[in-house]
Amino acid sequence: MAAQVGVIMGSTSDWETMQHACTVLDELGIDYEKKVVSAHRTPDLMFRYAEEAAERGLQVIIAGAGGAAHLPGMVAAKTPLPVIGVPVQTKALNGLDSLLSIVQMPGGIPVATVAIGKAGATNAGLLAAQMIGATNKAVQERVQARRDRITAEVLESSERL
Ligand code: RP5
Repeated sequence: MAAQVGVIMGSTSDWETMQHACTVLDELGIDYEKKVVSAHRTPDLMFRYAEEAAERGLQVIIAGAGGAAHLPGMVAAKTPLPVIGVPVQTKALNGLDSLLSIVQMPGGIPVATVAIGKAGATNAGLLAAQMIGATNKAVQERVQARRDRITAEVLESSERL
Protein backbone atom coordinates (compact mmCIF):
# COMPACT_ATOMS: atom_id res chain seq x y z
CA MET A 1 0.00 0.00 0.00
CA ALA A 2 1.16 3.58 -0.63
CA ALA A 3 2.71 5.32 2.34
CA GLN A 4 0.32 7.38 4.47
CA VAL A 5 3.02 8.98 6.62
CA GLY A 6 6.36 10.42 5.57
CA VAL A 7 9.03 10.18 8.26
CA ILE A 8 11.95 12.43 7.35
CA MET A 9 15.05 13.47 9.26
CA GLY A 10 17.97 15.80 8.73
CA SER A 11 20.67 13.15 9.07
CA THR A 12 21.18 9.44 9.57
CA SER A 13 22.34 10.44 13.07
CA ASP A 14 18.69 11.33 13.82
CA TRP A 15 17.54 7.75 13.19
CA GLU A 16 18.29 6.66 16.76
CA THR A 17 15.52 9.06 17.80
CA MET A 18 13.21 8.83 14.78
CA GLN A 19 13.06 5.03 14.85
CA HIS A 20 10.69 5.38 17.79
CA ALA A 21 8.10 7.10 15.58
CA CYS A 22 8.46 4.25 13.07
CA THR A 23 8.09 1.62 15.81
CA VAL A 24 4.71 3.09 16.75
CA LEU A 25 3.59 3.25 13.11
CA ASP A 26 4.64 -0.40 12.65
CA GLU A 27 2.74 -1.37 15.78
CA LEU A 28 -0.41 0.35 14.56
CA GLY A 29 -0.19 -1.04 11.03
CA ILE A 30 0.26 2.32 9.33
CA ASP A 31 2.21 2.44 6.07
CA TYR A 32 5.05 4.93 6.07
CA GLU A 33 8.23 5.79 4.25
CA LYS A 34 11.46 6.99 5.86
CA LYS A 35 14.11 9.18 4.32
CA VAL A 36 16.99 11.54 5.10
CA VAL A 37 16.07 15.01 3.82
CA SER A 38 18.24 17.86 5.03
CA ALA A 39 17.19 21.51 5.00
CA HIS A 40 20.82 22.58 4.78
CA ARG A 41 22.60 19.79 2.93
CA THR A 42 19.89 18.80 0.43
CA PRO A 43 17.66 21.89 0.18
CA ASP A 44 16.42 21.13 -3.36
CA LEU A 45 15.38 17.62 -2.32
CA MET A 46 13.59 19.09 0.69
CA PHE A 47 11.52 21.44 -1.45
CA ARG A 48 10.74 18.69 -3.97
CA TYR A 49 9.74 16.28 -1.20
CA ALA A 50 7.44 18.83 0.42
CA GLU A 51 5.89 19.94 -2.87
CA GLU A 52 5.12 16.40 -4.02
CA ALA A 53 4.07 14.86 -0.68
CA ALA A 54 0.34 15.52 -0.88
CA GLU A 55 -0.08 14.46 -4.50
CA ARG A 56 1.84 11.24 -3.74
CA GLY A 57 -0.85 10.39 -1.18
CA LEU A 58 0.92 11.12 2.10
CA GLN A 59 -1.45 12.35 4.79
CA VAL A 60 0.98 13.49 7.48
CA ILE A 61 4.69 14.30 7.61
CA ILE A 62 6.84 13.68 10.69
CA ALA A 63 10.07 15.67 10.46
CA GLY A 64 12.91 15.33 12.95
CA ALA A 65 16.02 17.47 13.16
CA GLY A 66 18.57 18.71 15.64
CA GLY A 67 20.45 21.94 16.29
CA ALA A 68 19.47 24.64 13.79
CA ALA A 69 16.44 22.49 13.07
CA HIS A 70 14.88 24.17 10.05
CA LEU A 71 13.54 21.03 8.35
CA PRO A 72 10.04 20.81 9.90
CA GLY A 73 9.28 24.51 9.40
CA MET A 74 10.57 24.68 5.85
CA VAL A 75 8.66 21.55 4.87
CA ALA A 76 5.51 22.95 6.52
CA ALA A 77 5.92 26.09 4.41
CA LYS A 78 5.75 24.04 1.21
CA THR A 79 2.98 21.50 1.89
CA PRO A 80 -0.70 21.65 2.85
CA LEU A 81 -0.22 18.46 4.92
CA PRO A 82 0.06 18.59 8.72
CA VAL A 83 3.70 18.51 9.81
CA ILE A 84 4.77 17.13 13.18
CA GLY A 85 8.20 18.34 14.31
CA VAL A 86 10.47 16.21 16.48
CA PRO A 87 13.33 18.06 18.22
CA VAL A 88 16.34 15.73 18.30
CA GLN A 89 18.44 15.86 21.46
CA THR A 90 21.80 17.48 20.70
CA LYS A 91 25.09 17.09 22.55
CA ALA A 92 25.91 20.80 22.79
CA LEU A 93 22.58 22.14 24.07
CA ASN A 94 20.62 19.01 24.97
CA GLY A 95 17.98 19.62 22.30
CA LEU A 96 16.77 22.96 23.62
CA ASP A 97 18.20 24.46 20.42
CA SER A 98 16.20 21.97 18.32
CA LEU A 99 13.02 22.56 20.33
CA LEU A 100 13.14 26.33 20.02
CA SER A 101 14.05 26.17 16.32
CA ILE A 102 11.02 23.96 15.62
CA VAL A 103 8.39 25.31 17.98
CA GLN A 104 8.73 29.05 17.38
CA MET A 105 6.96 29.23 14.03
CA PRO A 106 5.42 32.48 12.86
CA GLY A 107 1.61 32.63 12.89
CA GLY A 108 0.25 31.14 9.65
CA ILE A 109 2.56 28.14 9.17
CA PRO A 110 2.07 25.64 12.00
CA VAL A 111 4.34 22.79 13.03
CA ALA A 112 2.89 20.47 15.69
CA THR A 113 5.95 20.27 17.93
CA VAL A 114 6.44 17.36 20.31
CA ALA A 115 8.90 16.78 23.18
CA ILE A 116 12.67 16.46 22.74
CA GLY A 117 14.01 13.01 21.91
CA LYS A 118 12.51 9.54 22.24
CA ALA A 119 9.26 10.55 23.97
CA GLY A 120 8.66 13.14 21.27
CA ALA A 121 9.32 10.70 18.45
CA THR A 122 6.98 8.15 20.03
CA ASN A 123 4.28 10.78 20.42
CA ALA A 124 4.83 11.96 16.84
CA GLY A 125 4.01 8.44 15.65
CA LEU A 126 0.92 8.40 17.85
CA LEU A 127 -0.20 11.86 16.79
CA ALA A 128 0.12 10.89 13.12
CA ALA A 129 -1.95 7.77 13.83
CA GLN A 130 -4.59 9.85 15.62
CA MET A 131 -4.78 12.24 12.65
CA ILE A 132 -5.30 9.33 10.29
CA GLY A 133 -7.70 7.78 12.81
CA ALA A 134 -9.98 10.82 12.59
CA THR A 135 -11.24 9.42 9.28
CA ASN A 136 -10.21 5.78 9.67
CA LYS A 137 -12.10 3.90 12.39
CA ALA A 138 -9.83 0.84 12.32
CA VAL A 139 -6.75 2.96 13.03
CA GLN A 140 -8.60 4.86 15.75
CA GLU A 141 -9.54 1.57 17.43
CA ARG A 142 -5.93 0.37 17.33
CA VAL A 143 -4.75 3.62 18.95
CA GLN A 144 -7.39 3.18 21.68
CA ALA A 145 -6.38 -0.46 22.23
CA ARG A 146 -2.76 0.70 22.72
CA ARG A 147 -3.90 3.22 25.32
CA ASP A 148 -5.99 0.59 27.10
CA ARG A 149 -2.97 -1.69 27.23
CA ILE A 150 -0.80 1.07 28.76
CA THR A 151 -3.48 1.81 31.36
CA ALA A 152 -3.69 -1.88 32.31
CA GLU A 153 0.11 -2.09 32.59
CA VAL A 154 0.25 0.93 34.90
CA LEU A 155 -2.51 -0.41 37.14
CA GLU A 156 -0.82 -3.79 37.27
CA SER A 157 2.60 -2.29 38.07
CA SER A 158 1.03 -0.36 40.93
CA GLU A 159 -0.24 -3.67 42.41
CA ARG A 160 3.34 -4.95 42.48
CA LEU A 161 4.70 -2.08 44.66
C1 RP5 B 1 20.82 18.42 11.66
O1 RP5 B 1 22.11 18.45 12.13
C2 RP5 B 1 20.41 16.99 11.72
O2 RP5 B 1 19.03 16.92 11.88
C3 RP5 B 1 21.17 16.43 12.89
O3 RP5 B 1 20.37 16.36 14.05
C4 RP5 B 1 22.27 17.46 13.10
C5 RP5 B 1 23.65 16.85 13.03
O4 RP5 B 1 23.78 16.13 11.83
P1 RP5 B 1 25.08 15.24 11.57
O5 RP5 B 1 26.26 16.16 11.61
O6 RP5 B 1 25.09 14.19 12.66
O7 RP5 B 1 24.86 14.62 10.22
O8 RP5 B 1 20.72 18.90 10.35
